[in-house]
Amino acid sequence: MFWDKKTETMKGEQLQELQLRRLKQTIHQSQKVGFYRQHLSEAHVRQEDIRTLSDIEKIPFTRKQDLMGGYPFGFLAVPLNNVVRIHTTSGTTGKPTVVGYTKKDLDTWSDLIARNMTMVGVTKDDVFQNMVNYGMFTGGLGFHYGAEKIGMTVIPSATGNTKRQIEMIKDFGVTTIHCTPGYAMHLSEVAEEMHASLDSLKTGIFGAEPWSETMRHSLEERLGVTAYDSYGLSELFGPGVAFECPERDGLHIWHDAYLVEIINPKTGEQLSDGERGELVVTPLVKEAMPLLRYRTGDITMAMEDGCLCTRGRKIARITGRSDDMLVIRGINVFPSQIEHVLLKIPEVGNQFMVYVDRVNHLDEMTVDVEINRDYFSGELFDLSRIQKKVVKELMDALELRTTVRLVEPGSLPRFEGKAKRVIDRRGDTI
Ligand code: DLL
Repeated sequence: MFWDKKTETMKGEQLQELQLRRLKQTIHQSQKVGFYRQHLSEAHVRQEDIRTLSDIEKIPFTRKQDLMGGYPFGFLAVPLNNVVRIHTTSGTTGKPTVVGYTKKDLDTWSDLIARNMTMVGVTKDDVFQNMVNYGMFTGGLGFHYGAEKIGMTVIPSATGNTKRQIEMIKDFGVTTIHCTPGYAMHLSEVAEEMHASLDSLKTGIFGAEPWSETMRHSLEERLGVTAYDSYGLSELFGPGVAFECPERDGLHIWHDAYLVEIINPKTGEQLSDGERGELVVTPLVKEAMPLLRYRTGDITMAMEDGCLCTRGRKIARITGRSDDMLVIRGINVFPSQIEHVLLKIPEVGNQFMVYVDRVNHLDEMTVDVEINRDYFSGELFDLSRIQKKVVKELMDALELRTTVRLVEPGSLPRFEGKAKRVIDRRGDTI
């Protein structure tokens, strides 16, 4: 069950040599980006200073804010006419982060997805229903082309219309599904309501948001699948960065393609195996948009070598984020975005509280907002107009439906130090 056995099981000196060669190429490629020329020169790092893999520590980190500063094409190392596709990430105030791909990048990316899917035992004989967004989100097209590369029969069903999704699974004899774990749970409930049996299903690939072991058991029982965790982020192509193997004890991250560090998010120091910290990745095979020491913001740890499947070292499931980004139904949301929206609406104040719950296994976000004193007449008609306006503005900015509760001026907590505006209660319910 290997797509590229030699590369997937490469270890020791041979792997390090490959990584070092690719790291040097990546640094060379990064010098075609104005940001990186300045970044390295300010840190007094020359290309020839990187002689070993551990020299990477000389290079300063790249943060999401840096990418946002380069909007839209500031991070491209190739001319735009060599870029054959663009994706963007959600979850930024104002402008999104743009990710560009050359033809070669798309080929590399689909190859990585093919590795992952082959690792969990799916083949060209499988029928694959891809139930994620096919737009700017990388999950749709990313998996689509990886699955086609394997030769699977691909159903690009995208999201929505759950009953129809269930009918397609039955009618087309779907064996493998991909969606967020939250949506998978919803799918299982609708299938139960419809008394639909989904006997053809074998494999469930779930990712793009954190999920627990409890959720895995529940999904496996309800859908009759073996469930695998899939991790990735747009800046590193998208999905396919790390994936569980049949052992389902940690995720294999592809070391020929991604140089991994785990750091203490506060001090930036590298941590040892088994110590939880922030995942920092230097992609080694990206052409259009090379990145150096990219801080993913995701919290995990490096696991010891020795997986029974003989592939390389794994990382643990992602347990959270070092910054305040929320992932709600696969969409990234920063509390600062909410603040940004509220500030533009004169009828409400800028105090707010966000509650995130898991209702019927789907993430639900509720935003409590104070009415501006000037508009606070207590009349219901007026309030409902304001409430609808806030819902719409949030929907436009976040691409997410939220519940908005208007509360009296002055009733929300004020903070003297760092504000805690988000109460994430999802952990309590799964
Ligand atoms: O979510 C790419 C993806 C698509 C991964 C489909 C898996 C499946 P972004 O929209 O850029 O990319 O969001 C990336 O989502 O930094 C994590 O915080 C979170 N995330 C992604 N996968 C997992 C996972 C895609 N398996 C951000 N477990 C990342 C926990 C995840 N969090």
